[in-house]
Amino acid sequence: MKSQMKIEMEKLVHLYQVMLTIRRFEERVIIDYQSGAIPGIVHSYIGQEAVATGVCTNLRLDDRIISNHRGHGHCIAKGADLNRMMAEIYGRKTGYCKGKGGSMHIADFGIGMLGANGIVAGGLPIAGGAALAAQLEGGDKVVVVFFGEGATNEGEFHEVLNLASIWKLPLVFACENNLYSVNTPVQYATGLEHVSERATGGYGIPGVVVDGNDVVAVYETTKKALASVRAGEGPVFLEFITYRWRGHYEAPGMPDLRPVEELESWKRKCPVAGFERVLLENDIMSKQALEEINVQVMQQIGDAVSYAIASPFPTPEDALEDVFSS
Ligand SMILES: Cc1ncc(C[n+]2csc(CCOP(=O)(O)OP(=O)(O)O)c2C)c(N)n1
Repeated sequence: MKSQMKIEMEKLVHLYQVMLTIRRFEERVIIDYQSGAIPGIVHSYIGQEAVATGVCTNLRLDDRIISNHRGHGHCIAKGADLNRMMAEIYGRKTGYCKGKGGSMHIADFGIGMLGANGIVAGGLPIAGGAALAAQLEGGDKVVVVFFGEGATNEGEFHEVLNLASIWKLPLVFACENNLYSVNTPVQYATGLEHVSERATGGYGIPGVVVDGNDVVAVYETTKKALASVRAGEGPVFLEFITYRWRGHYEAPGMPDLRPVEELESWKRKCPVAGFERVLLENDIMSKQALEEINVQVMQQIGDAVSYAIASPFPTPEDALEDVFSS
């Protein structure tokens, strides 16, 4: 609890607000997906909210993030507009990618969100490039790349870690180890207890294993890591241990082979409910204040859905636009 008290009140409220926005946003997306209103595929971030929230709350607007296929939470935590996000997920013209990208292709350069990515580990080389650009520009801007533990088995992961290490790039590797890559357990796919050992042992990059369900631990660990990255000491690897509550993605017939008892035990460690308890037990926020935030968040998400539904779909001709840069 001591650590929580070090964070100012305003920030604690912000952490709660962001986590709850991600949770409610994702709940609504699942409902609308199941009713057939949302096309394509969506990968739910429910269960992992503390990671995006705790990391991004430490970032400035000019810092950059790169996300993966499970990216809604990262976008929200970096400050993306819920209306444009929802419209993109609904495949509408007013969405971030004019309705042509969908859930896995949301980007907003204005807030330093350089894009989500459907290719496992595909965001890592982009992050390496963005970090090199930041280094060449001077200043203390940083780049954070989010990826799952499954991405650490891809070749480009290793190439980027090596270059980031030798060039001391201002890059934070934010690995969300949710213990499974689709239905493959991490202990089957990886010959190490912690994937962060690949960074420490293989590339001389400092690595930390963090409880990814504790938003305060995520926030504080990231804060410390960013201080050294901003000071030019090179990249840091943060391995957040967490769990997704939904199957790999929302689609009829997608099997979830994880043990039910395991899922239930992680639900008891819910990052949102756990933080609510901390706020209440330490008289940081009242039940009523928490409820007011909930009402506010639900209103914003309802508005985002109305905005999406009222927006037109792109036309077939729109597919020919934005193909080449001018
Ligand atoms: C290069 C590549 N290989 C395989 C896939 C299919 N695929 C999509 S997500 C995924 C699992 C990724 O697991 P992880 O990186 O741990 O992220 P998580 O889904 O657990 O968040 C796979 C195999 C892909 N999209 N890209």
